[in-house]
Amino acid sequence: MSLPMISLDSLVSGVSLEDMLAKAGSGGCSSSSCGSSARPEDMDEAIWEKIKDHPCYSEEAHHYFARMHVAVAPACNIQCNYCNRKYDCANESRPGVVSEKLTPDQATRKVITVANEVPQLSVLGIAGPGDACYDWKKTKATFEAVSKDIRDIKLCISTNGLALPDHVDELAEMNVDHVTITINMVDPEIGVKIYPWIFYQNKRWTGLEASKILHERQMLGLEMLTTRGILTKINSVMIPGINDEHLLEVNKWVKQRGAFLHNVMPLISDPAHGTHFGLTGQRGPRAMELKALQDKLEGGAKLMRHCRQCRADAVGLLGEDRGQEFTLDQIPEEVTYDPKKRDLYREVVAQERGDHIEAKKAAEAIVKDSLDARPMLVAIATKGGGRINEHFGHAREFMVYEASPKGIHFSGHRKVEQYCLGGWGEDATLDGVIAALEGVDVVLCAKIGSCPSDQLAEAGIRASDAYGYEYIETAISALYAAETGMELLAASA
Ligand code: CLF
Ligand code: SF4
Repeated sequence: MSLPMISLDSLVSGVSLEDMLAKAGSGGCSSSSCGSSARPEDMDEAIWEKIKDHPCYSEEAHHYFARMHVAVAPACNIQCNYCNRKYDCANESRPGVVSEKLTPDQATRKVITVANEVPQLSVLGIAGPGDACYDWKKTKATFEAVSKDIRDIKLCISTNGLALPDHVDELAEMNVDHVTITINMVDPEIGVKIYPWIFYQNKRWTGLEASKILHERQMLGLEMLTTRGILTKINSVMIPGINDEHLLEVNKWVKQRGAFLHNVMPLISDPAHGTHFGLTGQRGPRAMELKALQDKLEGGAKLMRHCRQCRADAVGLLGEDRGQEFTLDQIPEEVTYDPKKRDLYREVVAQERGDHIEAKKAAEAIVKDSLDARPMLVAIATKGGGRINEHFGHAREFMVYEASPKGIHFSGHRKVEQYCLGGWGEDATLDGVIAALEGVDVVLCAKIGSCPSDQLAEAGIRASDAYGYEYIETAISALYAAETGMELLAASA
């Protein structure tokens, strides 16, 4: 069936499915690039198949696809100095947050309910609280039950790595293609400052011995996954003064052992969370410190820069959290999976994605022509779909891109408090937004009022809604061309 242009917004915001199907069946494709692949030219087809719908493993996919987490495996076998057991696992999830814990049966009903409602859903992850490999029986039971009903859902786990080698073969048998290991050190002397103890082979280990065991098990697990063709992402928590410089070494080690991605996450340390680091005043890195380290790591293992440190019961696109719509009390006792909405969404995305790739190529060509231009940081307000489609005052985060003669690269995101609530903006909130946009040259959004625009300008940040609803890269290239005196080039592109 060929599809006319149907907006992604309509698919996810309540237009009836019947209307969309009728529209989809009624005409030819208006897209110039319908059917073209979004696969990067230098990527192997088999790897592309694994990552193209995974919002964490592909930055491009995260504009279109959503993950959900179920907190089914709360037991943990190590202690990290940035974790308080009252909360979720800070290795993958936002610290200080408590998730709704579920049994495998409850989790299965929840996943089916979400799949029926959220067409972007492509991945089910188990990411704390606790360790998915240590609390293995519940992890396995959940994955087996869900994949029986939703055959095309991708399964993903996050682990501290200590129990990982014991379960790699079962992960491979269950078609788990994506595993995250949190590796904060490859030097056990540094590990001593991060891990007070581990529990291994029915015994509690402390000090250097504990760190050595953890390190060896993490490396072994990574090598075993690589041998079996399972894509491994490494999460590292950046702890200033403890492992920040050392993460260059970690990056080298994991690259040599076949890691697919390296995700450096900032330590979030707050005394209110009651963690060792929080209580002893260990600070986390500032946004620009994180960026500087990530820039130093370029050229090593490929970096993930779009992580949102989501909740262990997160639902939705990265950066949005619809978890509160799907709490256990809202999940029916009996549920049946209906694939219609997800299938249709995928068809529409395939079409939109082809267009987006073509637009990106044109945009890259424009900025690469600007040989002597300085880099520019551009913050984007978006609701997804790769477009500038969020009002400034409604944004809860901005996606920051760097444009330079090297191209347009996603650099990271900045979380902010929503500035405009009920039609009014608070000055104090705006101050926080401006502080979060440190280093940014320009903000692009779908709409902005003169008051916030003027205050941003006073802080040296320009803002514009002139590119509203454009593809992100198209807008950035036009802006960059204009700013670097290349209007003629932009016009002829
Ligand atoms: Fe979840 Fe993690 Fe799988 Fe993604 S999250 S288990 S790999 S499906 Fe993604 Fe969230 Fe960052 Fe994790 S944005 S915290 S990296
Ligand atoms: Fe906490 Fe996760 Fe570390 Fe376990 S692995 S101590 S749950 S942060």
